[in-house]
Amino acid sequence: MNKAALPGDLWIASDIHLGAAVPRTARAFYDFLALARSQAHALILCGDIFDAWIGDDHALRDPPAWLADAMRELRHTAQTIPVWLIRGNRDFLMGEALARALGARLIAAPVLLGTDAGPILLAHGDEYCTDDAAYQRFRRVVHTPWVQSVFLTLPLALRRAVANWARKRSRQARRGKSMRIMDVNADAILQALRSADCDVLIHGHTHRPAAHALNLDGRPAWRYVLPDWEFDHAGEPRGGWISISAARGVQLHPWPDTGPEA
Ligand code: LP5
Ligand code: MN
Repeated sequence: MNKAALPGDLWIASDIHLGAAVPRTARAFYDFLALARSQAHALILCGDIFDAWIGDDHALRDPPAWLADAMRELRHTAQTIPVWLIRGNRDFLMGEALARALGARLIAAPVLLGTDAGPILLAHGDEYCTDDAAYQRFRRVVHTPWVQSVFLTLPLALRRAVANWARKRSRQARRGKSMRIMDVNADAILQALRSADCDVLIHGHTHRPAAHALNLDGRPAWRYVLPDWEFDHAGEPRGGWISISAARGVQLHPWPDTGPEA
């Protein structure tokens, strides 16, 4: 179990899925980053920051305009407050070269975070979708170190083609899956909390933001799901984050946050 301490008021966001096709989502997220720089002590981006990540070199050598913007905004934020990055199922290839270029810290998940609101287990969440056997098989393959090493030696254009194909296959595969299968497995969540000896889990990935009260072997526990961000295609814009503080504990916030707790 990876462990880390992060005191102060923490803000956590995930599933922004930055890419060329979501300029409004990017704008909303950069406005959020500006607020985080002024109000949070640290920011954790908990996976699927990018819609697909095909290697750090893509960002470090002549990036497209949207990616250059994202790098600039993330670097500006990391120069103001500590920014920690967790890999998702789309951007699991984010590496140390990217983290260094941003001035951010890459954290292996799940991570047991020591916070001012107590110990909190943090993960992207795809690892808990254990009913989705096809996805877990895919995940084992693409998380195999030699597979990743070979992929990263391919020309950028070929990596982009593979990623586009994988995205297409994933969209097709999802159409044949039930919502239940594509959610986290209840037992996997309880087992993760037991293993970490913790009673609060925060994850993203499922795009089903909520605060779930759990029964962990007779004692109360909580599972918080981070909102996904979508301001370009969906009818109702979506976005949000979770704050962690000594004063208010764990709180789920929509974006833009018009509530009194803002
Ligand atoms: O991503 P999303 O939201 O559509 O669905 C996810 C699961 N799918 C994925 C696949 C990603 O979308 C693929 C994009 C990654 C791009 C970057 C890297 C490219 C290759 C790197 C090689 C080292 O995560 C989906 C879940 C869903 O969440 C809900 O949890 O159901 O799982 C699937 O759809 C998986 C399919 O069931 C089977 C696999 C399809 C992809 C096959 C391509 C293989 C390419 C491997 C190259 C070595
Ligand atoms: Mn995800």
